[in-house]
Amino acid sequence: MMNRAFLSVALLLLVLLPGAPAREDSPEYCVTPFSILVSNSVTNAPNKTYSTCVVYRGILLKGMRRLQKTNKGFRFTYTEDPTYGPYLQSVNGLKGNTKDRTYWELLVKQANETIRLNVGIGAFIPSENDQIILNFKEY
Ligand code: B12
Ligand SMILES: *[C@@H]1O[C@H](CO)[C@@H](O)[C@H](O)[C@H]1NC(C)=O
Ligand SMILES: *[C@@H]1O[C@H](CO)[C@@H](O)[C@H](O)[C@H]1NC(C)=O
Repeated sequence: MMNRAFLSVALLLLVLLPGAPAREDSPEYCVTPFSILVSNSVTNAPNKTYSTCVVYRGILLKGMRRLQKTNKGFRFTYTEDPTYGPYLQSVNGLKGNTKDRTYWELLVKQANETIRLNVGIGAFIPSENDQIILNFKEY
């Protein structure tokens, strides 16, 4: 009983304390490290790699937000599709568009194989040491 009451107060304090980091931003909760590689198969611009992490079974979008917050070299935007959720629109200032038929393709390299994701950034759950590939591409 005592313990539970104490925990509740402690939790409340954590929530109310000004400037307290959100749970998902605390490094001790960010337990799944993975990397993000940005490539461009249209211009063959040099690849860039970044490291980030998510909380237990956290979504890719959140890991990308965390990276954007901590690494000034990584930026992205997305739009909200009414059916499928977040659609990755631009990475580091480069935007996919229907006129040129370009988009940011999502891939994941796990161990020795590269797989094309069958869901978007709002639904994919990275595993430890995944390499997410954001590849600018024509369709
Ligand atoms: C054409 C198509 C695309 C085209 C759309 C280009 C265009 N402007 O037409 C391109 C090649 C860009 C594309 C990309 C992707 N797609 Co797609 N796509 C389709 C497809 C075959 C038809 C969609 C369509 O035209 N519908 C008819 C129009 C009238 O309806 P609409 O609502 O306006 O369609 C829009 C949305 O579907 C949106 N869209 C298309 N794909 C995706 C994916 C996500 C995650 C989101 C949020 C939106 C979205 O683009 C369409 C045009 O604006 C569907 C499968 C199907 N048969 O429905 C898959 C489908 C929607 N795509 C899918 C996926 C997974 C992707 C990718 C994540 C693949 C990847 N690994 O890179 C990427 C998106 C990456 C990102 N940047 O976020 C999945 C979504 C499943 C899910 N629950 O998330 C589907 C269902 C196919 C599948 N694998 O099962 N796609
Ligand atoms: C960039 O990364 C992609 C995906 O891993 C790879 O296929 C390509 O060869 C790389 N390009 C360069 C220039 O390193
Ligand atoms: C990947 O590695 C596994 C074992 O490490 C092996 O069984 C498999 O054949 C490999 N796949 C490819 C595409 O090389």
